[in-house]
Amino acid sequence: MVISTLADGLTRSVESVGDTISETFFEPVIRLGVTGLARSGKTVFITSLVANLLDRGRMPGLSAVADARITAAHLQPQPDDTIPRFDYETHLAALTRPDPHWPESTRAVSELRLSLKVRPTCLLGGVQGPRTVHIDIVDYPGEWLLDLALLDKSYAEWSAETLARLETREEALPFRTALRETDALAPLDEPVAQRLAAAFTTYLNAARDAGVYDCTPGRFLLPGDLEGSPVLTFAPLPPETGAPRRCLWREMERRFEAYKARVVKPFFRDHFARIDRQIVLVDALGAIHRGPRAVEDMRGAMADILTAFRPGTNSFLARLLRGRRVDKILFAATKADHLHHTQHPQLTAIMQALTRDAASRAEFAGAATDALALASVRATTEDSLRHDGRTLDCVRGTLLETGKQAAFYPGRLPDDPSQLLTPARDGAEKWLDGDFQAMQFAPARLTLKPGEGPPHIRLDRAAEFLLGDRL
Ligand SMILES: Nc1nc2c(ncn2[C@@H]2O[C@H](COP(=O)(O)OP(=O)(O)O)[C@@H](O)[C@H]2O)c(=O)[nH]1
Ligand SMILES: [Mg+2]
Repeated sequence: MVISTLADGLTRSVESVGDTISETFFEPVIRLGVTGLARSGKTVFITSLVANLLDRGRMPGLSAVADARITAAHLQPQPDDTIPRFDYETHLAALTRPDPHWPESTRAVSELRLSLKVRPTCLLGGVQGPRTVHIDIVDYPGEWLLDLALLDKSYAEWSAETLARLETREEALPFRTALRETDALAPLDEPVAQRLAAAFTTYLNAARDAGVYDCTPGRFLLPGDLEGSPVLTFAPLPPETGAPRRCLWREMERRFEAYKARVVKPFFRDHFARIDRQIVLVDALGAIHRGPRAVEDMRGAMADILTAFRPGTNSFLARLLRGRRVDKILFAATKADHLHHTQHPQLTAIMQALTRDAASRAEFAGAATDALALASVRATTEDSLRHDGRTLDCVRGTLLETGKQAAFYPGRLPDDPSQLLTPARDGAEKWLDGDFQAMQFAPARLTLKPGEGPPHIRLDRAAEFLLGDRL
């Protein structure tokens, strides 16, 4: 399906002119994309990043802060009138209340513009005065990137693949039953289509909750304002040749094509294609806790997400971007405050191994990539406990469920990441050396000194990689 690409290309080129004008004649804009699968920590990351760029006392790792070159920072109206604003104030208020809690999770794209006044480096200091750099932060679900693969598939191909996958999945039982009771060649009956789509959506949600990532179409999981519309009311059906017009199969096919044209392509055109720098957040500890299958799924999801950053592999995207590309991509394992710092190198090594693996397949055409472990908001303090004659380096915090204080030791991450990644790839059921525990902590009560943002781990390092060279 390449019918709409010409129109897409035109829209993009008109936009490019606008972008170039504002960048060269007025003030530089960095569009920073923040993505990751659901619950990977996007909302908390953006909230803390913005708070820590407004009050920079905890950001020594950002060179422009270390050199005292950022003279002012403030939030500004964003340039895009049709994208919801990232609700920074509400999210920060949730974290900084006397009884702090994690912000509500968001379900769609949102955007925020932060503007910095930056003095140039000493070399240029005599010539140039301070300049304004706008950072447009765009929050979007990683699930939507996975939809890119749909563009190259026909309805019959997508159905065949999806049905093959859900054959062996327990979560799909009700959908498979509904499918058996459906006559795909009968004339379209809307309630039948709706029931089937609902059963399919239920399956996708259950699979996602079980740690499965390949849950396309991504918008079924996060429908936003499209909930209940025909573009989200379809489901895979076994291949049919010669399906008559107006039968269920043909209508499902039509809706699948509409999903691609009206949902997937506009997302890539309006949001993805304009990003300069990207951070991909990964709840690696959560996956390790769920076991080898979840780790292997996470690896697959990262590789798939990365194909979106390799425009050569997709003709639609290649035409849309026309040489423009994301030039820096950071992969970050979030929630590192669940581990004592002595184990952070191991978590970073796991992230680096995952990235290397995905990156070597993805040939980024010159984009710089890096991987690190961070905590956007530190919810724990460190402690050492004696246990069975050993000293355990652990963390201490308030448990989310009970509100009680507890010390927590998740288990030991291996020094060599392949000790986790190899069994995961080989389809192991369980980890050999015991389990990794996961714990949900409530955010700690914050007493922020003037000039300081929320406490974090390596948020400044992440900001330096993503923005440092442009400040
Ligand atoms: N301890 C800790 N938990 C975090 C951190 N960031 C996120 N979380 C947890 O992960 C959950 C999901 O984060 P959120 O930012 O809403 O994820 P999103 O769905 O990607 O936007 C939060 O409700 C917290 O429980 C962090 O830096 N430290
Ligand atoms: Mg969110």
